[in-house]
Amino acid sequence: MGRSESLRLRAEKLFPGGVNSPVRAFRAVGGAPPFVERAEGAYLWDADGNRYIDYFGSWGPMILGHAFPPVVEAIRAAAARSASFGASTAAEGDLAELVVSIWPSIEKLRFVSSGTEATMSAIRLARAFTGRKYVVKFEGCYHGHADGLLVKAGSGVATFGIPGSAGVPEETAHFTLALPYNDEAAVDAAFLAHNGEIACVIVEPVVGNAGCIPPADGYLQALRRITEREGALLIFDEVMTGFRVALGGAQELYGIRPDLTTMGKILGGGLPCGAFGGRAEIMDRLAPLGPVYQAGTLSGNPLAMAAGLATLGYLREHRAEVYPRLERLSASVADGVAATAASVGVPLTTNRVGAMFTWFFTAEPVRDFAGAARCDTRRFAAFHRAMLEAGVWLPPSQFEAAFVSTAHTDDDVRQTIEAARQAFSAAAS
Ligand code: HOZ
Repeated sequence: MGRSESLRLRAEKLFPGGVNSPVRAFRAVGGAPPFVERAEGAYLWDADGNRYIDYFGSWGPMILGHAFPPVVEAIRAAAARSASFGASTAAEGDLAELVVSIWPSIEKLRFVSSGTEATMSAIRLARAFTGRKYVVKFEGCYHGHADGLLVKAGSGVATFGIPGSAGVPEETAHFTLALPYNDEAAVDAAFLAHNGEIACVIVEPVVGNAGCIPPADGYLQALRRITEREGALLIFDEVMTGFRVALGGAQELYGIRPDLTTMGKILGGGLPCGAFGGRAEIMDRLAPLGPVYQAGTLSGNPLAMAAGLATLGYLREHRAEVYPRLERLSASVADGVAATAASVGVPLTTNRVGAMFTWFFTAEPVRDFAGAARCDTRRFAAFHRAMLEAGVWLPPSQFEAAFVSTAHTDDDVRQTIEAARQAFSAAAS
């Protein structure tokens, strides 16, 4: 028995499904998830010494590759001064100033420990600010696992075909309206049906949690126009897209100014960290200034602040090289595998925005969750297993985006395309 297997057997006794987050169990793709021992740059090594080219990057944070030396050093130095104080530090202000300088829509923010906390708190704030109860979200978008947001959610919820979640009272879900993404008319209709009752529209501006689905031309602009007209807040969930599709996230790329933004992943350089922010008049409704309560023992944790500062500082200083490099490498791998599929007659639709992309196993364009759900997930699963066997670790679900880091090389791309060619040929024979 290999070490990964014995670790897995132990984990199955200790954790539900053997994991601490459902998609990691590989249930949607089959096969056994390797246990990771260490990672460096674009590579992961499992407990049996096998090396993999990593295309999930800890689900997004590792944009500079694993164990990036300036980030490691910053964490080491911060840890030597203590891992947590539960009190204010200069580093919180330093990271906040960096964020505010990058995101013009954010005047004030608050740090939390995860994307889930960020979105849950932003929704509470939007409800308090507007005095309204309903929340509009979109099918296949995932905004963490807070009760009211698990309605027709993406990520693991879509992966396991769970329509909502047991344990969420109907009364809670009642105030969440889940609409098809990329459908402006559906948003207009919801505001008509719930006139004066919708507090906010929350959206992944580029969907990542149903696989990668870009906004149609003018769609995000329409969300901005409709929410402004109706007095509702527009929340961009940039947990995945922030600092990835552009330094200033999807709002920079598409030129939109949301009222509130949630972020996480890259923000904390791989450490548990999230934030929500926006206009001061909204943010100042939070306690202790206002009546909206939100708190956290580890919020603004010094190790997370240090890793975030090192990561964002590097991205800002080197943005002129980083983002073109990510674009070039991501295009080569996404298009290279797509061309290989086309050459052997495998129906594949490739969606990509910068360094996030998905190979959907369908010949049809994927514009919304219904389109993603029509994919051949069995074919995706077989492809995933073959790629893993060849040393390429893709996100283990058709409904998750893949990520490229600055540590990936042209040679990694070549190896990935060759692995895909072999996987497609094996599936055809
Ligand atoms: N929901 C996360 C990706 N969209 C998965 C996180 C994990 O399993 O670590």
